[in-house]
Amino acid sequence: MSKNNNYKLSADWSIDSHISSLDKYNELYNESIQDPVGFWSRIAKRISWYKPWNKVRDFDFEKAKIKWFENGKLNVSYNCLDRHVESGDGDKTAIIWEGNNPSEDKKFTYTELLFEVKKLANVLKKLGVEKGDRVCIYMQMIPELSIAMLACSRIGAVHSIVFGAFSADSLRDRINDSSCKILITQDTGVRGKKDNIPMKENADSALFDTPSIKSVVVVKRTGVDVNMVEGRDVWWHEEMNIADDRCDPVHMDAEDPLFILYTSGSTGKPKGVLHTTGGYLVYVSFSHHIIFDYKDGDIYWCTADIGWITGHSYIVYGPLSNCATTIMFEGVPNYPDYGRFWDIVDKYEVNQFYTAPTALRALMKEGNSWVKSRNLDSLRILGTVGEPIKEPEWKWYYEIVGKGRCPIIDTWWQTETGGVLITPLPAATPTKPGSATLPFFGIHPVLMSDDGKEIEGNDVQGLLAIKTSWPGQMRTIYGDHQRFIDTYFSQFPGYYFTGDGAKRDGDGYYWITGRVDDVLNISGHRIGTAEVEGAIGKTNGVAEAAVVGFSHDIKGQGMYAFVTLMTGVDSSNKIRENIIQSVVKEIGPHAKPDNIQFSPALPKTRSGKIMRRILRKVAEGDHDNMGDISTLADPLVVANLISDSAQV
Ligand code: 7RM
Repeated sequence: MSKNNNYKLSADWSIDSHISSLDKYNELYNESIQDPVGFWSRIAKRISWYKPWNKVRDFDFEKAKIKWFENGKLNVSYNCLDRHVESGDGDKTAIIWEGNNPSEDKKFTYTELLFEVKKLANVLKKLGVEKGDRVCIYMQMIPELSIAMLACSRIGAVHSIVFGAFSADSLRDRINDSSCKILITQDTGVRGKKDNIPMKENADSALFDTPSIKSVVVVKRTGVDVNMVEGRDVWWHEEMNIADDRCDPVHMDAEDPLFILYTSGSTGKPKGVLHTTGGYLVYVSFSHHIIFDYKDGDIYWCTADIGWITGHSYIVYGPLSNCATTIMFEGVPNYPDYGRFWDIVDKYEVNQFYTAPTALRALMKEGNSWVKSRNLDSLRILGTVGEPIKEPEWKWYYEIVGKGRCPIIDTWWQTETGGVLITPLPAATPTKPGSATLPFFGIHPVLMSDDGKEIEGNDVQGLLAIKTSWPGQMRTIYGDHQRFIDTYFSQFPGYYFTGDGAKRDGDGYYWITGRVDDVLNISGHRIGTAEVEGAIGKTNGVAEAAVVGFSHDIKGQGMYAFVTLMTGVDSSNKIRENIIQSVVKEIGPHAKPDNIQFSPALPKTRSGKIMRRILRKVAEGDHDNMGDISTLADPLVVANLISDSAQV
């Protein structure tokens, strides 16, 4: 990368930033790597503990054993609420909720939020929820979702949030995998032009086959008539009306589970990523404070959905543990029009804005007038997450949205990592469009070669792994520790393997190149190809399917499905429609393929393995250099794939 691609900040930036220069970053980074125990024991004191830990860190990646702050006792909801009220910040706004409809909004002070959380905690207790029980939450972006998370953490229940676009089948599988006792949902949802998302109805279909669920708590969001099952379903507002507002937080062990969040991998069913209490809270609190340079009074907005890890860590737990004002937005960037994000920024005078490259690309395409007609002077920091950001949208974000005044903070991390691992710091790190730059404190990234050796030096490329543990790291896959070991610690024994490839440039900056496994990143949504193939395979008449990604202007990656039909079954629009319906039913509308190509055969090796490399080339329309196809059982398949692709 050429040096003149560097974006340096003007000097006034460093005046009162938490990390004010690259030298300060280097100093603290070196300390965090050389003395992790000293470093993290100091940082951990930023949150409140009932009882201190007796061991800061204990990990063994070979056995996938990870523990932080052992025997320390704390409570997450206490740290996110009571603590601030007790220190006189009760009247400060905790959550600003902006509805899908611009005329609908709501604010909760810390005192008000605590009041709601205590009452809901009592509702859950009354329904039989005890410490360690799993509670499934299936909701849209409404304040009750955050209240539900905090209420669970108050009584030591483990929440498992299922993103509101997932289908009934997905919801059912997730509930069963962690045998949740309670489901919290809402009548129907509104999002963009969709004003009747059937949340309760989906929940009801899922609940036909979820023996562990004892009760369902239903929030009245829209007032649409929904079916309530006698003896099982209760209304949120009715229970809250009669609930006691006193509820002491349970003293949790640092390593007690806080939540499960399902994420897709390259094989098999989604994995229940388990995060625990102490290390996670320390990590998200500290990283939110430093990376967004959060200061008292700032208005912070992360546009993610709480159904994904970004929302867990950087809408709810990070900001609230820092006594921040965090915005929760129910809607979408293009409703009522393409200026919605910028209207919200001006309405609340947002200081830190955190979004995904896919949203930037979609907005950029609509032209600059939507942005230029707004003020946006309150913005100080612009973050991105979820997928590689390319130079055009980086520059648009920097120049048009930020008017050249705001650093672009490209944060690389994963559901598994709990918080951000590689990122610029606003006043310290000169940025380069497309690079996530340097590791956060305590993070030791390495690039590995295929044969498992660390690649030293700069100007190199390899597989991204992390050498030592950090407090926010996931602890296990719920119910399947062996799968945790196999997925993350077996590729390179002694390292956490991320599944991403990366380059390290001449300045030691990291450039994430994307997944090296069969996981797609579609509009920032992580989707396993194996799951989609399974769903397509359930369609009548389908013999086999293979799904790959291709570059897509807006979504980052698009999804291309190659489908072989059973002998005697002809391709038709009907079967195409059935395939899409099957994916929507099994997973959800966000996992629909963009292209479906019917092909009489898939390219396979003599041992029967599908050569995805070839399918990726066909999907990209890159037909000239198919590489070595000599190991294919039938090399003629390739020519057919190419000629059939013309019809897609
Ligand atoms: C936070 C989140 C994780 C995967 C990860 C990467 C990709 C995320 C960036 C990125 C390039 C980034 N969790 N990814 N952030 N790639 N630059 N700044 O997205 O579990 O849903 O996805 O997303 O491939 O492995 S996630």
